[in-house]
Amino acid sequence: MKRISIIDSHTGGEPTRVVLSGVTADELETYRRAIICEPRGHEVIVGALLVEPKDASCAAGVIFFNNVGLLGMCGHGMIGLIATLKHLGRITAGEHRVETPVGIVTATLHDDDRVSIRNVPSYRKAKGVKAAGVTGDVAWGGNWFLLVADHGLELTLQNVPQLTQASLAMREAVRAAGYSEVDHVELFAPPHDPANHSRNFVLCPGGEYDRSPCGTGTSAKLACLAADGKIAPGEVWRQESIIGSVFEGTYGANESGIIPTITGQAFITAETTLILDPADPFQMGIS
Ligand code: PYC
Repeated sequence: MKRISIIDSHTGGEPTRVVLSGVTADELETYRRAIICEPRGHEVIVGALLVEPKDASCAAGVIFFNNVGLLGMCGHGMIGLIATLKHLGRITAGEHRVETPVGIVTATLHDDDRVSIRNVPSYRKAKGVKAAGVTGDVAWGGNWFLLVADHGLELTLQNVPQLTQASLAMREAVRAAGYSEVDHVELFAPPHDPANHSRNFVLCPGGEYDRSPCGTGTSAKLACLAADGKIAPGEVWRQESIIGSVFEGTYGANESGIIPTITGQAFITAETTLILDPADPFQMGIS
């Protein structure tokens, strides 16, 4: 039997599964679907494999992954990881540097358990790209996004199948238009709660939608707002998700782009051991 020790959390409704032991970075591709997918999990989960950081100034290294592959960064997942390290008694309130495949992220665990992550530099690559009848921006926020406001769709949970189909078509079109790096699509509409600035729907690489406002997506949004002169450094942007959860975003700037800071909170939902039984025909996940 193979045993994999995990802690589950959710950040604004979006689940994170931190892998503490039982799988190395070299083994991740072999066990990725066994950890994320049915029958032990479900396609929405983002995994976070804890690894030794190469940079000694970092408290931890992490590789994020999902049902279809690896993620450069993951904002909700980083907030979940910090909540998990606090739950384990490995960190206390304060600043913690975490190494990701796309750069070092500085996470601040606040006394009230909220977490602020200073993300990797983010920027808009292209403005006004035409894709499947809409016009959007292509931007980097730790992952690649097509950001679209003129979609004409209502951002409600009842509309998720339609939003998913439309976003998949936009993703195919923007890739065909030369932006093959885009794997997330983010649709915007006015917020339902007037305390917020915007509501979003985010299509993730494996075809699932993000229950949270998406940390890397909110970073990409801030990069576009900043490029258009619509938000000043330090000004707060409250991004509401399709389920009504909220991240707060602000930014500072350096020569590589804007440096977004995203704040949210995660809650621990389970700590357990996954068991892979060689006799189980679905031990590696249902595909
Ligand atoms: O919060 O950055 C994020 C994220 C990416 C994919 C799912 N959540």
